[in-house]
Amino acid sequence: MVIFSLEGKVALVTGAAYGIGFAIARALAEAGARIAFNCRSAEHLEKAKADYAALGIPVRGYLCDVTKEDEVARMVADIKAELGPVDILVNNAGIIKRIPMTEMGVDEFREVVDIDLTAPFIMAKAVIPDMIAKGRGKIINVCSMMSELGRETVSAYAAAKGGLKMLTRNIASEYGEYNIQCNGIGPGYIATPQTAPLRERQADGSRHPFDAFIVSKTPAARWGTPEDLMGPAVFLASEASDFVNGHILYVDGGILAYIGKQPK
Ligand code: NAP
Ligand code: GCO
Repeated sequence: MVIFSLEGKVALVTGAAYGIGFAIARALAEAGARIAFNCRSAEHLEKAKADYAALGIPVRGYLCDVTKEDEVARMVADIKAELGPVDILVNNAGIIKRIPMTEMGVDEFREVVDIDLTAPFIMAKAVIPDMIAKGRGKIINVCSMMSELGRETVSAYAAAKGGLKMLTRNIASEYGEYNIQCNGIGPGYIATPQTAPLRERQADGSRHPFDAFIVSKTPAARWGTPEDLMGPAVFLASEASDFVNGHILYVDGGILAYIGKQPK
């Protein structure tokens, strides 16, 4: 359907060397968008370029730390020169540190907030002027179950992702009149390198306790895959969502709807 087409659009997906960002970039490309992506590691960048090429997806890859305003400004200017102004921004780059709060250093807390919350602010500031000039734009912030829920050891991440939910709503409020839609995608527990420590087999070959816990908390009774996010991303990047603004679209297999398996 044409309303889901991204033909003629330029999409920038941050942190899309692998994982969720790679799947979202692939989805936007398959819907017709021209893709730019970034990461910090030259090794990740080169491998990602090969991985995109293997799928027949032309991409422009940039080394850029999204927490550095000068690097972001240079990347956005280079994309504008090479592909055109960014029509679709996906703030995907993110990290997590799993440390009990009282044992977490302030620098560690600040690093997580810097990447997961301040960087989406920096990125949005960099692309909104051209979106206003064009009279349209899409910003998609990758939120989390931790935008809604807490759990032990992820205080910085939950604070950042909760803030990202409200930054999403505020961008929607402040720039909606310019036909810019800012929404969030809230993935559930997705099998990527970021969650690999929560799924690794135990020494005795048994499943990680957290693995079994998440499957029990998910009505779909499985971990999500990056591919589960492809359709929702195309929807929020396309004209199909032009009257959706400030919404967090949870793609979680039902976790947020579920109190948990009741005693038999
Ligand atoms: P991942 O596998 O750890 O990938 C993270 C990506 O971000 C990598 O490409 C990494 O590349 C890049 N990155 C990290 N810091 C960066 C920075 N400062 N500047 C530029 N790039 C940076 O993570 P993921 O599981 O795909 O998660 C992607 C996003 O989804 C994150 O925002 C995460 O919080 C969120 N999320 C994940 C899950 C899940 O269950 N996996 C669920 C909900 C939300 P370099 O290291 O080379 O920079
Ligand atoms: C964790 C996980 C989660 C997921 C995701 C859930 O340690 O709890 O890493 O935070 O990454 O954010 O939506």
